[in-house]
Amino acid sequence: MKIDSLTLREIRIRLRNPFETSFGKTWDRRIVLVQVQSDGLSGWGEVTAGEGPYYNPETTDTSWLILSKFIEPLVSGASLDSPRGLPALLAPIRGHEMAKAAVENALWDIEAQRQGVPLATLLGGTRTEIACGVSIGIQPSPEALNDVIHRELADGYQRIKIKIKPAKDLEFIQAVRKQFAGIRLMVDANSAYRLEDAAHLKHFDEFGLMMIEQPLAWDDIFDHSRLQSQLRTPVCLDESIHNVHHANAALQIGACRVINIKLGRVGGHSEARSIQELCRSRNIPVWCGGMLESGIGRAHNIAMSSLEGFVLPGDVSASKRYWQEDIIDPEVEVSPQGTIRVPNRPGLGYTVRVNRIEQLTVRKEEFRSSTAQVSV
Ligand code: OSB
Ligand code: MG
Repeated sequence: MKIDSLTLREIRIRLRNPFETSFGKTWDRRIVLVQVQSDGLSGWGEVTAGEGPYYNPETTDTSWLILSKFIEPLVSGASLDSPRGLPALLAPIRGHEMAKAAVENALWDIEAQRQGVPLATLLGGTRTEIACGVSIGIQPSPEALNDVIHRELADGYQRIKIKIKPAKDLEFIQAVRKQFAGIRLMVDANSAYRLEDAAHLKHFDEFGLMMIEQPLAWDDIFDHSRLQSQLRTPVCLDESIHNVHHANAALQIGACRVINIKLGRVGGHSEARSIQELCRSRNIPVWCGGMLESGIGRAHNIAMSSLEGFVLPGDVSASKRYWQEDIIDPEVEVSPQGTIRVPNRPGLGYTVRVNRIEQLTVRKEEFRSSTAQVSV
């Protein structure tokens, strides 16, 4: 595949409700979309960075800079046998996984279209539907949280994840368990605790949680192993795992018993699949995390979640939980059983609504390779 052009767009789109984590509140999303043209086909990827460097170091603006100044010159006009060749081409650029992932994932979309197969199939996915959970932001009170959970369960979601932070933890977990004794429940701390909090975190063991996600520092693996050895609740790593080497190190030292895979955080489909394979070979469950994606990132998440190793419900939920109107057609829908059907059309499996994207676009830059074939 030869890369003929790269188009960057930043869209602004407001979430239906503000989303609060231990690191801050998000309402107005600024999302960079990457469109790649290759051999007459067009593929789409989404940068899953946040607006500020609070989940990880990348942001909407750093991704734009890295894409336009450093990634574009490496990829424009390049010929690859497969999207799998992209990580090596981008290897001189350290980090910036989310910026890289958007380009790689767009190439996977193109390759699936070229072969006339669904992206999920091209990736090696076997599931025809995926299990869905929801991630619920920090709420003003335990009562408010229980009201939200009640609604999500009524919509069919198979597991509930609640965001926590110090002083917004035990009381909330206790209240949820009191009202919803048997549900599949987990918590996500987004690095809000320290190893010294181990005695406090041990209280969580009483509540039958599926896991506690990323309790300690965003760039730590070692302290998580010290914490895991003191907890019955499985630790799940999110922020700390950027590639298969990190995943291997974490498993070797017992830093976690579950891994959350996010396409952006690990640099795209190739690395995500490697982590999934490693975990499957070691009987470590993985699930697909979410980054408040638009339909494009969501479609990529659905395809990835069809891989066999994704044995737990992910944070991939219906478009309508996030947006008044999504940028893909049809929107992502969740069945009353809490599942999403993996599309069986070639490529991403959803139509990208370019007109709607153009309406939401606040900046756009198109790079054409100088050797691009212009079709007339
Ligand atoms: O840690 O999983 C996280 C959202 C933004 C940043 C980090 C995280 C999240 C979520 C939301 O939990 C998942 C979603 O609904 O997209
Ligand atoms: Mg998380």
